[in-house]
Amino acid sequence: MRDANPQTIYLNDYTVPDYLIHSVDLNFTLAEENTKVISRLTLSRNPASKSGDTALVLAGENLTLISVILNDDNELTDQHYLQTPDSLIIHEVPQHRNFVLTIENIINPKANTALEGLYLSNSMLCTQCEAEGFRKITYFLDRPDVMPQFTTTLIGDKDRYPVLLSNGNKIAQGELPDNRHWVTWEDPFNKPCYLFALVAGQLDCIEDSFITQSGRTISLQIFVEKQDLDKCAHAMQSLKNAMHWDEQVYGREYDLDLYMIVAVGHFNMGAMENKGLNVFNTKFVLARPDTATDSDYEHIEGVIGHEYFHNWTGNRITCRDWFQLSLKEGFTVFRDQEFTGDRTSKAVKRIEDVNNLRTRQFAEDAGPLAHPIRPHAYIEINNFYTLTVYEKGAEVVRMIHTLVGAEGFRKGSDLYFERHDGQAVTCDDFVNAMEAANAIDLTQFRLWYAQAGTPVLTVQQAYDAEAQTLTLTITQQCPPTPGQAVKEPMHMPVTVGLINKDGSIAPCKLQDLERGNERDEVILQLTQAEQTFIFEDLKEQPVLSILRGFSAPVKLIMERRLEELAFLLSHDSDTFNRWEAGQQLAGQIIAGLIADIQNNRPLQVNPIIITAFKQVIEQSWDDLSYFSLLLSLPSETYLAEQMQVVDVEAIHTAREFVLLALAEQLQEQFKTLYQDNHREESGVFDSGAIGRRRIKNICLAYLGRLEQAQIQQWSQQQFDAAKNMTDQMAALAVIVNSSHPARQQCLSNFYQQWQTEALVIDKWFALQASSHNPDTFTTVQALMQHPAFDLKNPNRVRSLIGAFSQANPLHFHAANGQGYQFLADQIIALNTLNPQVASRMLSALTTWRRYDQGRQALIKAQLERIMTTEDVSKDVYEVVSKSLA
Ligand code: 7MF
Ligand code: ZN
Repeated sequence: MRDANPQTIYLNDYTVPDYLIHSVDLNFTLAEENTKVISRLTLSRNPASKSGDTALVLAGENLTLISVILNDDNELTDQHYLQTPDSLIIHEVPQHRNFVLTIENIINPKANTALEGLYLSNSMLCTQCEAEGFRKITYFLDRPDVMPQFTTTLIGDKDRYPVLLSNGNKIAQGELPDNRHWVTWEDPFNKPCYLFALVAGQLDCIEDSFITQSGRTISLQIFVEKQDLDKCAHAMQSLKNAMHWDEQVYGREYDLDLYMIVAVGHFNMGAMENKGLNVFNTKFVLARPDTATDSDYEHIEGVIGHEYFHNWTGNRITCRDWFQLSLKEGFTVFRDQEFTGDRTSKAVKRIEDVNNLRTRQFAEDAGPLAHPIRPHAYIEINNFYTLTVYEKGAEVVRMIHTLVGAEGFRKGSDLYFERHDGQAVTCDDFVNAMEAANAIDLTQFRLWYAQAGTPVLTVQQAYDAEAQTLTLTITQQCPPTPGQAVKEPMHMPVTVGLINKDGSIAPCKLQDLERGNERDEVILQLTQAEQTFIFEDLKEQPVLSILRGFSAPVKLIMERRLEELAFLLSHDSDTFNRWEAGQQLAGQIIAGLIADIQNNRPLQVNPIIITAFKQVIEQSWDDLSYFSLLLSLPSETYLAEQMQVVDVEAIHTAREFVLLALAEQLQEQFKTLYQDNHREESGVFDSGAIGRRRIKNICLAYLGRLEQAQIQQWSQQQFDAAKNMTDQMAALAVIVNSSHPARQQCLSNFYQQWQTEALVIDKWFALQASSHNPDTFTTVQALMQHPAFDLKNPNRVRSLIGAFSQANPLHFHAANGQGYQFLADQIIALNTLNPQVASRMLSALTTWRRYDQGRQALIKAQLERIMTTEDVSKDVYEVVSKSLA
């Protein structure tokens, strides 16, 4: 272990910094294995510090220190300071005036496989500093509430590093002897060091511009490797769309004259919002219709939006400390979700986000690593960039939006920007602004920031024919999570609508509300452990549509007959609940089949689902993407999430049984739909074409299960003729997941066709790793030896090891434990190469208590083996130890 007893950091221990840094002048002499960093800091004692200790403690890791000079003339010696593995402690510095500290050190970007700090990607040098990567560049007060002004000079070889970028505006450049040149960048905005970035390399760029609402012209640049120049247009358009949207919806304008995006092939996550110089994983920039799917196009626009929106929610207003991460991430995810919803389809986007939340965040919230969106303790902050902080954090912001309404929310965000521009603040500051701008008391609501776990709502309804009332009794209860045995009830909006038997809307007239106050839907304010709501003037018993739009991130328990769900699937006017009814209908039927499998009973699919799907197909649909979601069954992962003891095999068999029954009994409909919507068109990214591809490809996936020669031919045809990646990939998936005679041939043709496109090869790995074919594990092992596989590239790791362990429950959870052993081997190898990626790969093992005794023992044994690895990183240590606790 790096540190025999890794230290836990607590929110309650927060104190203001003892010193402030006013400005920093950085000077880099770039070289792959030997970059020289000179940092000139202007500091002073923080008058607000209450500490009695006057030493200056700077954070620093993996640095070779050359010299420390105080006030330009006083070179310090090791008498004056102490170097530890993660800090530089200077015993005495001036207390009552500003002082200057000039530190020189050496770093080795080439040896940096953790991809944190300054590192090499292909031949490009780039940085990733969030959360605590800056300390791997130079000694610093590496915390987000220290916000100096940055000036950065980069010096490098003209051929190796023709492009030299950093934050802000380029203010000077020049030539040097030995074929070298230099550039100086100045960022006029104060910022924490986690927003610092530099990029150097042989990059090409596309340029465009955007005129802001106040008439300023912003120049926009996207830098990529030369061969990728033809894949930047969509990212550029997305950036302009995001800039426009933030002006329209939030009144927020961009603040520098230049906005740069760089795409790099080695990146631990999606992207990074460094001021004026975003660094992106190539996956979220590069797209051409023949190389990227419709879903890639959508994600690119979403991530470009996310990073752009951070300029206000993250950069202009940042976090006081890392416990407040959800302040910027929850809010920014909410903003990017709304942006994508406005750009594509609100209904589809909401369903996709809820699917993600319920399959992945709910699992996190129910497991050993459950934490509130504002955690109170951590060992390694990188482990807290979680689905909870991001996705549940966005749901909490969304609930505020629902509670105060769109206008009230805008008033609140305006006040938040007005109060806190230029500051490092807390989640409470955000809620305070929302509260102050609206006549609402959010005291109880704040519990969402402090309590972990997914609340469970139980709904009971009673119709009184004589009184013509419907009484709803809702209870809420939140299960215990590590360190939180008992929870208080929380404040949440529950949106409700009522539907008459003929499908018409029954107006909601809540008792206690003023007379005449009837609406198509109402937002119930849930605040107590048990609450009753009475709806009046109902001549017949209505069908209840509850938690519309998924108005709160909860689990809902309510007895429903299949007929009622089928009714809602045809009649609910709320697009989310309509889809949800279909999911529940399918879910109940699959759950019944799982029980039949476990009890060796014969299997039969309840025809109600066939009829219901048939009715969906017979309606006419404008939004074909939404239509295809109505025809999708809940995923194996979602079904697993709902079982006490997960039975991966039964889930797979039962779900496939329903898919096959639908394919058999609706094959004429699916074939017609396929043929009506199939065009051999290039992948234009317009909603009509996207919808056609989506519905057609879902039909093909159903039909593929029939193993008919005709369908094999259709898939082959589509694969061979495809002019866009959506169609090519969808056809290949059908071929690979069946006994198609040309399976191997198609896979190898695909590889041949795309071997120079890294992002397409990632898809090729992921498709094979997530296949349900019996030979998948052998294939995965063979692919690990493939020349294109590279454990040092996170995208490759995610596409092979990640896809196998997180998107292939059937094979990963093989009863003999081979999947577990395989994953543990890879995690142990990754632990030393890239702790962040190693830690993320652990997620497939942390839910071990959800499986049967045999699998539990096998997974636990692997976790224990990982724990005894020599030099286990803080990242891996924290996740494994909490999982075993
Ligand atoms: C959209 O949040 C949603 C989430 C941190 C890195 C990007 O901007 C970010 C960075 C992680 C996990 C998810 C996302 C990001 C990070 C992300 C990206 C796009 N500040 Br870790
Ligand atoms: Zn973010």
